[in-house]
Amino acid sequence: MTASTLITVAPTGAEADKSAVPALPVTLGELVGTAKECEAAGAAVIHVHIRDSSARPTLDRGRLADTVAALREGTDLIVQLSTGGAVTDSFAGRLAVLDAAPDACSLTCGTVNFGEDVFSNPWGFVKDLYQLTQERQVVPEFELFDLGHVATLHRLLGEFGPPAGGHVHCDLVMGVPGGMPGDVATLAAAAAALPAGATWSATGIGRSTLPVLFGALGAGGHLRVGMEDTLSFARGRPVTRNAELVERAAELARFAQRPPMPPAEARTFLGIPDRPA
Ligand code: KMH
Ligand code: ZN
Repeated sequence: MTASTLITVAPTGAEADKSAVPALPVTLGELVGTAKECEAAGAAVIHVHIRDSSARPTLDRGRLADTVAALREGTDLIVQLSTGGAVTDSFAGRLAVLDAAPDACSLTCGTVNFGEDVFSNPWGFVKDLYQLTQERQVVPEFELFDLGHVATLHRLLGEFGPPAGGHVHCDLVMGVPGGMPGDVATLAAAAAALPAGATWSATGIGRSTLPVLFGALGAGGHLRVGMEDTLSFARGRPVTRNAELVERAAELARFAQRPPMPPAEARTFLGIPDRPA
């Protein structure tokens, strides 16, 4: 079991509406402010979705590049851009995310029902994105919403070899309506099915947040938290700041004798090269 806990914060996502969730960071200033607070609270990675001037999800290349630069300027966090985007984004737009040259990116290993929508990741797109990460040397995090996605991850590695950085790190995204449920039995089954040597984080959407967090800590996994996944801190009590989710995760990780992993250690752990000077 790793002696420390990698904490990723996913502060924004593509789904929540700023008008309904005023605490959601949507401007670059809000995002960088959130990132600094979350780093101080124990996060080492930030999973980034950006919004346009109307707070709607966007994959605008200039904004993505500015976001990467601002997060690097303001923090030591590993900058992981979402290639999942919103369910309405095109495959071409999602591939072009890598033009912003982040440290890392998400890479979802299959299609999944997503509430009333479909989050589309057919094999042709998954393998194109994977090969692009290898070409650009952007370290992928394999997002697994379902057990079938684990099978696709094995296929990807079997056909195209190891990822940039050489290490396989996955994120089990649990409790999405349409994906695998966020309970400890499913978490254990998914973790057991991963490729040998892979490490993993887990996040539970909505009500599955705490069961997944406690299960992951107990099973030697790492944690992703944030307002992309969780908008209620407790029953009837909305999240007011992303940092309070990171603070809670860090506190529980320390309690489990696996304290938060600093960003520099996380870079080595994930196989992410040092930033260009
Ligand atoms: N917004 C979801 C449709 C990712 O970031 O890679 C996809 C998602 C996964 O959030
Ligand atoms: Zn995301």
